[in-house]
Amino acid sequence: MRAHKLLAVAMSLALVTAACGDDDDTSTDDDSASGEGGAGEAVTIEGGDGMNSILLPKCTGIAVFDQANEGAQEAAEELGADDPEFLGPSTCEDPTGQIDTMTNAATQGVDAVMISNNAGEQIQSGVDAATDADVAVVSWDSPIPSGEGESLFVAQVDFDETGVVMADMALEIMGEDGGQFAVLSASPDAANQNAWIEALETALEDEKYASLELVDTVYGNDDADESYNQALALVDSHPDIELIMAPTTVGIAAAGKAMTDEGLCEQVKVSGLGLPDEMREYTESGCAPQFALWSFVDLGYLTYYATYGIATGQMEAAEGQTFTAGRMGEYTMERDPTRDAGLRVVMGPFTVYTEENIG
Ligand code: RAM
Repeated sequence: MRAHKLLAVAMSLALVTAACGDDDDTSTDDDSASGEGGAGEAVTIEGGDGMNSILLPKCTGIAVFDQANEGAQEAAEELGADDPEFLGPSTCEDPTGQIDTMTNAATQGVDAVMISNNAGEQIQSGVDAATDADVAVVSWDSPIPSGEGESLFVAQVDFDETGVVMADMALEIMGEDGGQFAVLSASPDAANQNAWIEALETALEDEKYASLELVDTVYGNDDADESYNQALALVDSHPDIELIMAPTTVGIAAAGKAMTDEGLCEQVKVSGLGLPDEMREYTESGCAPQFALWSFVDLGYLTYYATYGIATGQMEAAEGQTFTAGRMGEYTMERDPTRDAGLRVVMGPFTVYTEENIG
């Protein structure tokens, strides 16, 4: 519902802008970057400037990152700017590729790097090198844990809520009598998954979930084969688990396939964060009765708009800064309550998929 409202706002703003022509009252370079410590006035991000940027996914070959790239390209086109260079390591297993790309951006005339961080705190040296060279660093999907050097985190959803959403899905799938379940995650240095698992553990402390026992967390490195093997290994090492919770689109699809191939779906269900196209078969079969996600196309689109606004000096990265990002409407930067420091905008919403809406 919120998305619809935002869309309506975006459309009416677009009409107003079109009716007013160019000399409306939106901010320019001069009046938005007030430099007075607080946020500048509300800004409608507009095109006209160039931006040499890199969209840095955790690794290439993952459908949702391609979708984010599509969204970023859509935004670039609307703004008349260059497409971002989609540049990621070929595997999610090794964080050094991301660190190198970030570090090298400092010497390559790049204006902005948009990163989904797969290197945990190890990314910091690269971020520091980039920001020292005036490269704007904006994270999306997976933040810089310290918040240092990062202008803004474009959060897909609230990270604490992600823990509650997973706990609720586990309870609903396993039933009131609960039981054992395990987490199949992405890479051990993925800042987003690590935060979500922590949020899940915190959520589980609530009496409501007392019957749920999280027995293990394993890592499939966002690699389909490795995740498949890890899912099977979980069932071997914990014969009583009733659910594999995978907060990764790669992991959840691999777990669905592994349980299906081995005829285990009656004993072990699968849930987590998944891409509907990759999960349909397992949801329709009852193997993965429910899972959640958000739009990665929108996440890429919003990330590009926000980054463009910051890198071209149209707005500040400051608490309270409000901006309009094309078709997605208005957002306000706030302190990220799920980290010790850092700013975020929250996109949302979560969609929970079941057999009712998977079609
Ligand atoms: C995988 C990636 C990504 C995460 C999704 C849910 O595609 O790990 O970072 O947001 O899963």
